[in-house]
This record gives sequence, C-alpha cells and structure tokens, in this order.
Amino acid sequence: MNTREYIEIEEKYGAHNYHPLDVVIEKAQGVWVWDVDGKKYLDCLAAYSAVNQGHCHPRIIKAMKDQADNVTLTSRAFRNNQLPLLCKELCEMTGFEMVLPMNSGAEAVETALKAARKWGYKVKGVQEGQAEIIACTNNFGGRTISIVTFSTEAQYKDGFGPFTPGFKIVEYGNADSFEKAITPNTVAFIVEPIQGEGGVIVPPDGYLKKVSELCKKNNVLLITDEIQSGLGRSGKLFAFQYEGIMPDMVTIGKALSGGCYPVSAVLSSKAVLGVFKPGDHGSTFGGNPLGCAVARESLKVLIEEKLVEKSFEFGEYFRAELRKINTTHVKEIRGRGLFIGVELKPEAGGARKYCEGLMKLGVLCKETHEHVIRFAPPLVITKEEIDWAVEQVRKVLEN
Ligand code: IF1
Repeated sequence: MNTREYIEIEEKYGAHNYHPLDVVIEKAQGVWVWDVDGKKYLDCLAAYSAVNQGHCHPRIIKAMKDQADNVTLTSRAFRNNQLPLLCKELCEMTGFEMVLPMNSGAEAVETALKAARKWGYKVKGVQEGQAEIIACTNNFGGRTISIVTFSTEAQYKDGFGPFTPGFKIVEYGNADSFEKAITPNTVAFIVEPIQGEGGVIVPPDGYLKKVSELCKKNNVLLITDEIQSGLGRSGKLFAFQYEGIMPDMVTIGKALSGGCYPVSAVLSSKAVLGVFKPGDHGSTFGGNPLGCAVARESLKVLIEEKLVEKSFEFGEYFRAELRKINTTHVKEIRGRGLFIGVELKPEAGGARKYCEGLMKLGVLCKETHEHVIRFAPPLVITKEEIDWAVEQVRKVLEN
C-alpha cells in the first residue's frame, strides 16, 4: 500500500483529533525515518522529545526484548524485580528521594496534582476542599479534564466542561503575578521551565529562582513539569538546573523510555510522596516491569552516550547556524540545548507551509502555535546532520 491508501483508511476509521503531516512512517533508526514509499527523512521533532536517545536505540530495544521474554506485567498487586531498581537509579541520578511511576505524561501531572492537594490537607493544614493550585498562561500539561481545566488555549477546553475547581492562572515568566495569586490555601505552583507547546518559550533569567523562593516562603510546593524539557532536551538533565533550584516535585515522561514505551514518573521527597497510602492512587500498567526495564536502559543510554552534554553543545551550534540564514521571515530564534523554536513574522504566512516545504526536502518538523517552527531532533544527531538540516531550512526560508 502507498501513502495515499494508508491515509484514506486512517481518515475513514480513525478519529480526526489530529492534523498530521502526510508522511506515513514505517521504519526508523537514530535520527532517520522512512515512509511507506521508501523516502528518507531527518526527524527534527523526535516524537515531541520522546525519542531523545534516537529511534529504535539498539540497547533500549534489546532491553525491551529481553524483558518481554521474562515478564511484562504483574500489576502492583504483586512486586516485580525492575521497579525497585528504576526507582533507586532515578533517585541516585536526580537527587530526589522517591519516585511514583505512571505511564503517560498527563498521568504524571495528575499524580503530582493529587499529591500536592493531599499534602496541602494532611501536611500544610489547608481546610478540606479549599486547596488551590496555580498554573501559568500558555501551559501544556496533557489532555485530561483536570489538566485542560487550567489550559489557556480555548480549543483544548471547548466542549469538555464542566471543569475541575481549585486552579488559578498567572502570567508565565512574571514572578509578581505569581506572588499576588498566592493565598493561605495555595498548595502548589505547576510550571514548565521551558514551555514547549507554548512555542519553546524560555522564561526571563531569574524567574524560576524567584518563584522557587516565593514557594519556600509561602509553604507552596513547586512542581516543574519536565515531561518535555527534561532528560537532556534543554542541554541539562533538567531545565530547572539552569537556575540552580530544586523543585519539590518534578514530572518526567516521554524520553524516560526513549520513545519505546509509555513511561512517566513523579520525582519528589518522602515528605510529599509519603502522603500516598496504599489504595490512594495507582494504575494497572504504572511501574510495570517492561516499562521499568526500558526506562532503566534509556537513562543509562542518556548518561553513557553523554546526550545531555551533546544537546547543550549542538543546540548552540544549531541555533548559530540557523541565525546565518539570510531571510526576512524570522522574528526570533530561541531555545536551550536541542530545544529550538524559530518564530516567524506574521507576514511569513504561518509556520505550517514551511514545515510542509521541509517535509518535501526530507526534514520532518512541526509547527507549534501558528508561527513557530520547532526543531527538536533526537539528541544523537551529528554536526553533519545538523548542517544538512540547516541547508534545507535555508532553502525554504531564504527569500
Ligand atoms: C499531543 C504539544 C509537545 C508536555 C508537557 C505534559 C505532557 C506534555 C510539558 C503530557 C505533552 C505533547 C502531547 C502531544 C503533543 C505534545 C506537545 F504539541 F502539545 F505541545 F510535546 F509540545 N507536560 N506534550 O509537553 O504528556 O500525556 O502526552 O504523555 O499530541 O497531545 P502525554
């Protein structure tokens, strides 16, 4: 079957909750993917930063196959021999004390919100039913009803009410706006250290440090959502490290499994995750041995292949090369590590057509919001591959 035929079947039988580029991928390795017509592309999206380690990383695939031969799922009614090791390795790697594993990013965010509320009632002493959680404009945390409750993107909420009470919105990047919103009932502030969906928005220097201080001063938990920015994408293990802070809770997902399996987690302290007692929270698949084995190997690959350091270095290089393109379409090139946003001027006519142009030239990337092209390739990309990608970007952007 060819591209057209696959697309027709998907359009007929699959729900239309996406508007993908019309490339039907059947195979991938490292930074490269191949479509069903045999055409090869450089992947500059990396499944929204889930395949930081590169597609089908041989070590991760081997760990997955080996584990699949042993045991895939026990449920948490029984223990398995992978979960303890994943939790220990994650804590040793990150400096947190406890881990709660889940599957999708949205579940990790929900878990952090539940932990924060329970902590608010049991530890902080907020009156039952009164807990408030503060989130930012332009945030993205997933698609559950509670999470879209605090989305500021009208489409993500339209038709999905009634919503969950107890959330407040403040302006991203503005610590004063956050400070003014704090009340004695505030239990947590959830923030992306770099907003991905928002358009690769890096907040002003000092912002995270300031909100971290305000959280400490007001006994409010700081939750940084590193599902997209974490695990090397930003050029540090976590993007919050750019400001030398230590949040109370961190959500991770995506690259935790190198894109091989849905694995997410909340990292925190005993004081916070300790509020969960048996039966309070869980998931059939969360912490399953297959996911844990995949995550353990994905983390080892990240460290042993020095992908965090590579992301930092090559991110600088990628941005510098993009800046050399002679074009009047670009408003701003920004980002950290290999987490790059190219914002086009409104006159450029929207980012989508440039992404379509790049696809024809063999580079896959995706617009975010109307005017931003996001470049976030697997962190295993080489300098030569960056040069080649920039060459293609030059062809579509040069006037
Ligand atoms: C989609 C965007 C990226 C996330 C942060 C939690 C989650 C995400 C910071 C939830 C997920 C995704 C979801 C995916 C597209 C994607 C995305 F375009 F929406 F903005 F990456 F930039 N926190 N981000 O970025 O994780 O439940 O999806 O595992 O199509 O919705 P999830």
